[in-house]
Amino acid sequence: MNTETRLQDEFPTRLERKVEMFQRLDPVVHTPEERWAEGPLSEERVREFDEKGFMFFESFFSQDEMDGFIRELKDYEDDEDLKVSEGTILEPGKEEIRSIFGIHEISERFDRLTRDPKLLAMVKQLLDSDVYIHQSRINYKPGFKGKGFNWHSDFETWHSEDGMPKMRCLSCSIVMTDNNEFNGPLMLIPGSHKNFIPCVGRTPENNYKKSLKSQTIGVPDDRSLQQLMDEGFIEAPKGPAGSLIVFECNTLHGSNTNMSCWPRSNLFFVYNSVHNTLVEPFCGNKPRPQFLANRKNWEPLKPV
Ligand code: 6CS
Ligand code: FE
Repeated sequence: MNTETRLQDEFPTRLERKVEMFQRLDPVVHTPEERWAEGPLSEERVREFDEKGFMFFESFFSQDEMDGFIRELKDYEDDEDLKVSEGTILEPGKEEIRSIFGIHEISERFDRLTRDPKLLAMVKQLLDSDVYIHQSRINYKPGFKGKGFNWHSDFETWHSEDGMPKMRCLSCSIVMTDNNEFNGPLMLIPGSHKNFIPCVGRTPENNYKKSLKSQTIGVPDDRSLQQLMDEGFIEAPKGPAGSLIVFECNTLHGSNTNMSCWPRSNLFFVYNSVHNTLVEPFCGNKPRPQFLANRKNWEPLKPV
């Protein structure tokens, strides 16, 4: 008999019938509370992240720190080879770029940014461990053409389709072009990270080929969303290029279509604890490609 033991699936989802949401099983902040004041984040900031599931820093990086990144971003938009690579997702109409995945594996500059000492120290304080990059991407959301992203928990996808065992992972979203109220800023539901919402619907093979354009599988039901929105409302942090949104892997988020003329381009680095490395996908499908879920390099990141 095959003695291979499958990790028990603590977060069953992509089910045939609805199962009620339940309280998360893992801490939000993995550092014990008695050590929350050790820094670099203040105890207040750590508590805010624990409570809300995200936090916002206006101008975390200065404008001149951002200039080089923004220039490189523009170069990618005009790179025809990049447009046809598997890790690049186009908007409907196949002209504008929606996302470029694996950006830290394409660009030395962005790779160094994943190891920025300020970012890394803060992430390690929250996850209380060494970390590696699970996924990186740029979401361009171009003016007039940038479509939105349905409400979802990233962890629900990364657990089900990438085999991420527990909630010991977070995203740093670095604002590359000013995020204002009109160009589809990231919206998050405060407190939503405290519940796991099992979703209905089996995961098709190669689901990512569709989900990265428009996610329909792994999207929470309206009744659960209504309950969490009534409890926590919605926040849409806004700010200039260089601002930073840090959000927990299970915090519900989404964004609207960009109807303005200004792009809303955000960079996302997903930091996973080295104690939370991927196992077989819990949905039972074959693992997703490397540009979506890093299975090759789980070395602890060292600051530049
Ligand atoms: O499938 C994923 O990994 C991606 N999907 C969404 C909607 N957010 C996280 C991630 O970029
Ligand atoms: Fe997401």
